[in-house]
Amino acid sequence: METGTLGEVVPMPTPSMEDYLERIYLLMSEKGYARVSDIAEHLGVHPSSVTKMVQKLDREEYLVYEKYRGLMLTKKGQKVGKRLVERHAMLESFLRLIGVDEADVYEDVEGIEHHLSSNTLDCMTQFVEFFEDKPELMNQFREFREQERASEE
Ligand SMILES: [Mn+2]
Repeated sequence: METGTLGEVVPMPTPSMEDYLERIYLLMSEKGYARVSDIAEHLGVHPSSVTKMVQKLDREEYLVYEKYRGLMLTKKGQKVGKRLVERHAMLESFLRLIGVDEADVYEDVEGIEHHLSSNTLDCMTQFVEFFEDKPELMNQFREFREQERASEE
């Protein structure tokens, strides 16, 4: 991942549209297709909500949806979907680096990912890149954290 690519300013869809696009992009890359029922199951929503959102994403040219043929991401949809998935992955790396419990990582990313400015995303990306490149510094931070936790007990 190149520094700065996540914070690049391009018009982004609304938070819930982002969740759908992110999930559709993942399903397409894992299985080659994304069915309304699969999307509904993964997002924990009713299939009729998926159909509504998919129609909206179609109107905004993120994908092409035909009722009996399924959906295909457009170039724009693929580009945005990829960035959403990369942003999610970077945020997971960030939370792991600062020591967040594994059990909280996924839900916390889902909670914050739509609400960070592009500058903040760039800063976090740089932070992750810096520390992933310097494991000895990371270990110093881990030791510091463990001491802090031990002294709290
Ligand atoms: Mn996500």
